[in-house]
Amino acid sequence: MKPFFKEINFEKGLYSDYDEKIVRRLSDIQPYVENKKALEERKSDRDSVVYEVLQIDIPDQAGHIKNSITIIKPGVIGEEYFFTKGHYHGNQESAEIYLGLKGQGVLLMQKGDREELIEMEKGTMSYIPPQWAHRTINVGQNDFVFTSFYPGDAGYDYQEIISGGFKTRICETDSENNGPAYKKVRR
Ligand code: PAN
Ligand code: ZN
Repeated sequence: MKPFFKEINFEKGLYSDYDEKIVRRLSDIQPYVENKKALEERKSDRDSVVYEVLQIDIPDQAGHIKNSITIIKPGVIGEEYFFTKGHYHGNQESAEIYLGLKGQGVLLMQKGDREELIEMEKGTMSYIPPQWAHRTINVGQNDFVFTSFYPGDAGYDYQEIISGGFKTRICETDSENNGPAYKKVRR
């Protein structure tokens, strides 16, 4: 393949152009939501967009490095902030780098009994080592946008997340509270 470039507009947090957009709606993240009652209450919103992933055609092969942009909308299901499905890499030995572009988010990672939470915003680089499950959450009032760099053959394992899940959920706090915009709720 030929070398190429894309422009990332840091104001908009978007590529100049991309090849594919994946749209994840409330109906798509249903298996990942713990509070089924809250989801039921939003039944009429099934088509509401939770997040989008802008993708560029780079081969899913070892040796290549893939790049994408994720845009998580602001919102909650019950008290849980909008989140990505989250995954382990199918090829467990694949690491990943996230670079914050816009808005306020957190990166939740889990490996066995260990857990890490890293705050993300414009200009923060976060490293996801091999074997750590990862999910991002929008804890702000506007879109939360970041770009990912990962091995072409990393792949995705979502099933482990559906069956085992993340032990922590990131939820909103009282508006009275002047502290952090989120709290951790353990299962
Ligand atoms: C990211 C994610 C993206 C969407 O590019 O794929 O943020 O999250 P889910 O894949 O969990 O729906 C990444 O981690 N790639 O490996
Ligand atoms: Zn990943």
